Amino acid sequence: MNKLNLERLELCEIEMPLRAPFETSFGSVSKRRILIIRVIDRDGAIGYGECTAPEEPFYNHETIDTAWSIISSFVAPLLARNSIEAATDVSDVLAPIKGNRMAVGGVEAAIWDLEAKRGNTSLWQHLDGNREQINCGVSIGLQKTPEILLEKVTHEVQSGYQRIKLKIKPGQDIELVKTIRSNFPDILLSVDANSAYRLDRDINVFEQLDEFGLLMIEQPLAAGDLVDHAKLQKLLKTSLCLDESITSLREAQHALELGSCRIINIKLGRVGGHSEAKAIQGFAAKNGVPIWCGGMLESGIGRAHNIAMSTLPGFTLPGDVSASARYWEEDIIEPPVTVSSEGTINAPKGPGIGYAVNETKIEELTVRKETIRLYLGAASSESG
Ligand code: OSB
Ligand code: MG
Repeated sequence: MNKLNLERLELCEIEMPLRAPFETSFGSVSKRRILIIRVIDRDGAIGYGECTAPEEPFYNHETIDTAWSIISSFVAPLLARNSIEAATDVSDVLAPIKGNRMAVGGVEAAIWDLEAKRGNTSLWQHLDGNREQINCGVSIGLQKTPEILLEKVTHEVQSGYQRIKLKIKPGQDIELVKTIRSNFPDILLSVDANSAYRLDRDINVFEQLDEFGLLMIEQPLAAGDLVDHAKLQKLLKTSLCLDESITSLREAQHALELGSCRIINIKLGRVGGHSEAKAIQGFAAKNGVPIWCGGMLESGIGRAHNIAMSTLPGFTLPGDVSASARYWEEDIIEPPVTVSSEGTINAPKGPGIGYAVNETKIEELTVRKETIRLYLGAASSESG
């Protein structure tokens, strides 16, 4: 494939109100601030990425503002100083940056899209995906009452989604799961705690959750607690799944070696982009560990990247990759992502991410922009 010739990087913050607030153990969000990344080459081709860092540092340490700063001050200069010939070069060139995986990952993903477009191939095929249809589940936030939650679950089950995930937190757990399970004895059901529990305090909650035939319990304990997760996994029949804890292949290897989980949630941003996601996917496949694609309430651009990643071998469990219309009145891609009545999404056929980006819509939603040159000596920056 012909070499990349990056010319500039554009950062663009858009504001998108969610159709309904999304509440987790760490807080609630009703209006997303989303960082869209364009990487443009000297032929004028554009690659799109989305930085999944949220508004507040409550999921992990990153926010849209820290990511913006890291990209502008460190990612762009490193890209400008090192010649990037292929998308696979990017994670090595950016490796000196510690942590800040979401900042790195958004840019890395944009370069993969650009490279796929230059090769006139779909991103999912460029990544070596081998599945034309991906399996989809939904993640349902905390609700005011178990009855409202039941209504939401009923709606999503009727829509065809293959797996329902409930958000839980201390005080809102057993009752919720009991209500849903007694109404839907057979569905694939899981819970996600976003690290809200402690092994020393909450063991009896897990013993009760263990009796509901859950597919998995996602990230019950703190992100750094691989050892406590291993202790907890030994006590349970139900598989633990790690989300926040897995920031790299190394963490995934350690988690499996310690027995901290039996399932891994891969999020493109959290692990720093497609190369690291592929490395974890390859490792999981070799070891027979089920993986699935997590979500961060992405706009269509991040969603399209998630779809591409989910076509890789081993993404057998339904992901948190659901229809645009669950989140947005109007998405920024065309067509919007839709899910079949069997709970599947077809991988798009067009080049790159495979969806057209609605630039007019993005322009309308934009609240902040910055352009950074990646070519012609040192990186220079203009704000606007
Ligand atoms: O833990 O998976 C999570 C949303 C924001 C932050 C963290 C998580 C989530 C979700 C929603 O569960 C996934 C989605 O629908 O995009
Ligand atoms: Mg999670």
